[in-house]
Amino acid sequence: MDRSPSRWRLQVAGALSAALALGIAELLASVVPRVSSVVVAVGAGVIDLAPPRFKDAAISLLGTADKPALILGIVVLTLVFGAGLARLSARSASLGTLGLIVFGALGVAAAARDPRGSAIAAVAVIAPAVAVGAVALIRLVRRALEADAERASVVEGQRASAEAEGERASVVEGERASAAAEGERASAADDTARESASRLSARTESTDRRAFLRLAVSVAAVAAVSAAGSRISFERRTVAASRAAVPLPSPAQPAAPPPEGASLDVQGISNLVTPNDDFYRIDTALATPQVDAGDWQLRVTGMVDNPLALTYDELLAMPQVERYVTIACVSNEVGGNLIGNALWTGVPLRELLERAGVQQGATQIVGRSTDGFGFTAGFPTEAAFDGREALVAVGMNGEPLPPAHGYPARLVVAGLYGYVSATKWLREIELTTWEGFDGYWVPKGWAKEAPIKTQSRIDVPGRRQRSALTAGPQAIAGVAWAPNVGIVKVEVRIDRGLWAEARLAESLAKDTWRQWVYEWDAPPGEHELQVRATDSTGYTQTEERAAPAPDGATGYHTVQVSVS
Ligand SMILES: Nc1nc2c(c(=O)[nH]1)N[C@H]1C(S)=C(S)[C@@H](COP(=O)(O)O)O[C@H]1N2
Ligand SMILES: [Mo]
Repeated sequence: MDRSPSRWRLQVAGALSAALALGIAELLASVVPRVSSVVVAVGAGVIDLAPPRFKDAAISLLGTADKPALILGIVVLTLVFGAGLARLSARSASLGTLGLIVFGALGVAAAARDPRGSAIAAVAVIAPAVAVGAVALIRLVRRALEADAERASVVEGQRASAEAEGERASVVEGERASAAAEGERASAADDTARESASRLSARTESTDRRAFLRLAVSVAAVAAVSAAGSRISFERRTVAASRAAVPLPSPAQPAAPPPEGASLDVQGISNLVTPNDDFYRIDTALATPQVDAGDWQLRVTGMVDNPLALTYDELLAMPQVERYVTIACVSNEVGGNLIGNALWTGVPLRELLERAGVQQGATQIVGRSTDGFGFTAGFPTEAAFDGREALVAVGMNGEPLPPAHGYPARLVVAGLYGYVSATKWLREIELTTWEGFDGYWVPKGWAKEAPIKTQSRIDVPGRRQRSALTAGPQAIAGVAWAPNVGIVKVEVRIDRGLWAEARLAESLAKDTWRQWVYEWDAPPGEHELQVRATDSTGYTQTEERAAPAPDGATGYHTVQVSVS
């Protein structure tokens, strides 16, 4: 017998019910305070609970591009789960409902892990969604079965149904015939009944199918409208308004504009100062945390004499400085682009800590984030006092911090990889001991102490040009960085020949990257270009290749070019 229609309808019924529940949950989550997107919460839970051996996969989830994939994966899994539930539900409606409740409970558990969230709010959002989903599931499954039963009877045995219909027809018509008469009329009735029954079947079948279809389409429509509505409603909950309303941080010591010679006139080289929109973004937050500066506070806690709690206005009232600092991600591969240079406006960390009075033995500064799921980063207390740039930043390139980069405030510490220092959506700075706490990525296998390694990168010729260079003069150019120390030399070698010094652009600051260029007279053929940098301590970057884990990639950036 042809069972595929049954599976097909049941699965659609289940997937649509799950979609409806999800859509309603998202819509409610977008209006109920203290819950954010359930899908995002589940995704965050998945990342957090990923076993250590999947840590590389989890790390790669930090890449911005993987997040939509994770979200999509969760939605698809939900639909698949729903499809499975429908088959359960076909056997027993209460089993199907139970499955939905279990699924809802998972959602509540995930949402309740958000430290800004509330479990009660999560239940208030998910319980009605589960209830609506259950009603849809039961109805859709019933319709699917009805549509299917009729179809099966038509396909399978017209004769059997004809007899059944024949009897039913006679009852319906109220005929009271004797057993003998029935016997005589049997064969004649057989023909007429078969005909009328198949007509009846055909009509019922198409009616039931249409009923299923109608219900399915309405459920799909409500699910889609809820999902779309939730997007719009989440958008309106963004901090765009809050951010637009805050004053531009006005520095007491405005930075001088970069000196003329700090930017080389080479097509395709990295901008000396990275525009905010092009600045790399790395964090565990699946959706950009929306933190309203109006009800935000920065607390300084732990081993301090005077714990502080500053509002945004109080923080802005402190003397602001402007500093160019290049920040980098430990996950940046040799030649990679998880690095950027910005003009940061903020309060020196030192000023805040002096107000709070750091106690003896407080050897670690821990930044805690307001974003859900508890990102933390810890670095040696020394870094706030040893003269490097270390800021609680509120501005980036002359604007309030963009939400993706930590609005309303974040830490920026020159010379340390972001995962141990650059806490975005900062809410607390805790002084503790070095042994007393490990930041978010440390137990996941990343180094506890993580200074940025001296590195250099070839930007020109760019990826697209490399396979088709023309012989003759050709600029090889890029950036080199050794934040907190400064670059003093960059060298280039072609085809593993002798190292030749590149021309350095003027230094912007010791905490920023530095542009360089090497004029090459390119001969035809295949060639290999390499670069290495030396910092002001006299250290030249190592040729030895190391992967980003556990404390940053090493090796020379090497590119192959084809010249004709
Ligand atoms: N709250 C929070 N802050 C965070 C992170 C995070 O996941 N959550 N990631 C850190 C990492 S790994 C890096 S490299 C920098 C990146 O800063 P950016 O996104 O502004 O470039 O932010 C750091 N601050
Ligand atoms: Mo990072």
